[in-house]
Amino acid sequence: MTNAQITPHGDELTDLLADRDRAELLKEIAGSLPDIPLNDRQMCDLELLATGAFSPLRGFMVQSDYESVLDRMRLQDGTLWPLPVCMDIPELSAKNLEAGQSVALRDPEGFLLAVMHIEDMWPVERRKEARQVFGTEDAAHPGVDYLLKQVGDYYIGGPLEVVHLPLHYDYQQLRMSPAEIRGIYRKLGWERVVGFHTRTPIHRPLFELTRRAMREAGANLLILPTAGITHPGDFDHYTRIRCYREVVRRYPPDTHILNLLPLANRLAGPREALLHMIIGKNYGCTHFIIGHNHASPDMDGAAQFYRADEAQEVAEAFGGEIGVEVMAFKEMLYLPFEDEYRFADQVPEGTQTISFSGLDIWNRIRSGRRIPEWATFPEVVRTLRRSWPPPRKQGLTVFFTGLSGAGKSTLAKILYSRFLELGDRPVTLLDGDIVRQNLSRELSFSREHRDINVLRIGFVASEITKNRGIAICAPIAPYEATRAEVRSRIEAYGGFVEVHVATPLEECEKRDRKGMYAKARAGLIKGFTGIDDPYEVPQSPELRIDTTDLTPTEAVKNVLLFLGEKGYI
Ligand code: PPS
Repeated sequence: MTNAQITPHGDELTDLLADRDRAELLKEIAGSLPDIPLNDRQMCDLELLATGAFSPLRGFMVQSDYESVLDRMRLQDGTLWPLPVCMDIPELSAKNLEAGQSVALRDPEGFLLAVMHIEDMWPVERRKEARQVFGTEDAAHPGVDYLLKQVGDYYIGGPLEVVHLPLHYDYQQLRMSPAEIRGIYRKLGWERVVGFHTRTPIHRPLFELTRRAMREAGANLLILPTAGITHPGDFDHYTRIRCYREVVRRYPPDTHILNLLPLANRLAGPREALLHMIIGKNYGCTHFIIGHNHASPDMDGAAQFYRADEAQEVAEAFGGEIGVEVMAFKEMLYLPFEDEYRFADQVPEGTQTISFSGLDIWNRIRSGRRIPEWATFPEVVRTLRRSWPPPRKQGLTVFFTGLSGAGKSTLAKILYSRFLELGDRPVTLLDGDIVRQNLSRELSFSREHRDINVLRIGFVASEITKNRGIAICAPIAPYEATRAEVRSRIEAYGGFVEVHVATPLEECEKRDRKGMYAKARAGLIKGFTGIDDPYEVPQSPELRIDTTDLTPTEAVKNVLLFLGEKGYI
């Protein structure tokens, strides 16, 4: 098979970018159209649609294609297509829209990206979609979680006319379209190209695997790392790209291209593997690597949503129809005695082997533990450690939560002064009262306003953590879902330690330093936490401290001991 023969999926490479005159006209028209601001996922989909990486799609799916994709992994016209590519909107926007109308799709800053002509609109059936796409309704699967909690209530489908690709200021030279990449193959005379999609850094086993794939296929390599949305908690794309740039020096010269893929990964295992192959085909790949556990969520422990070879089986079943040769490799294991890697099915029985998954390396980096050279390259470890230094140098948020009067502020203040005494990182105290005076003065204690307040605290703490400082927060933060949201935003940048100050209501009420419980009991304050407003007890905080029989200094000592154990101080 040669590159000249590799036709795009559906035979034609789509290009949805309007020409200059049409774009000018669309800009004028867009001024009088309803606006839809796109989220990150939608911007990724729009970009892949626009550049033809999602050929033959010409816009967000209409209902008949969507249902056909869910039921039989094909568009209505029979073309193989594994995953929905849909435009979701909230119910409120849906009320003001109808089929036949056009809408202006804008980036979060209001910049016009495309005009979409709506052909139909239908309610999202989340559970059905979850079952058919992900094979599960379990929200522990990040793709299902997103579908159940974040996708809007309606889908709108219809063709797109793209005025501008989403703006990127980073790595512009590494963001080529399928047509541009095909042009490079032509120029370099590449006829056989093996595609490799990844959302993790390339450690030793992946490097060995790609090198063997190149040799077996007699092909050059196209590395397509996701620079869109990956798995929650993955290394950010800046860190990964710094790592890729180090690793690619180890391939023979002029045998690879590194190109960023603005894909929002769904982690849909076998179905997603087919999508990667189709994208690869559109980028002109003749071969495509489908690894062990391809496109599966990283699950610590036993839970797995797909069998390790499930994606490979499905890829092999459809590879012929897609027209890409599947390179389905077994897991690579390290043989310490021989000091080499081998595929799991080529290891003689009784031979000692070791393996480190990407997740193992991620855990070691975050906890500051040593990584052996057989697992990854020293330059990769150095690069990862620059982004994720050991816990002692990482940013950190200590988040106290609990009832009014539980002792949060006192503990937070003592901890604040301990950190100031240590003096190794800048430290900020975001006590409930300070925040209410400075950041959230206009907010009440309604559910909605408490959420805004706690998310604001979370945002400030995440910025501090990102910049390697220490944030100490001490709001009541009564709702579990909001605390979980704050945790996930902060853990993307550093440590998060939730301390439930679990002093019981009776004790808080007995203390009643501000006299507010008395007022709440007398009905003078409405919606007081613990009296006539709920406090959802944290299910798995890092620490739970009841201050009834502890002095504040003793309570803080427990926090410091915990932080010491985890290497943060
Ligand atoms: S929240 O729920 O996280 O937004 O609350 P927070 O910003 O931490 O503010 C809690 C302090 O505000 C005082 N206060 C109330 N608390 C609970 N419910 C109601 N309705 C209320 N009205 C005022 C209260 O004194 C809290 O102070 P702390 O420092 O927690 O004792």
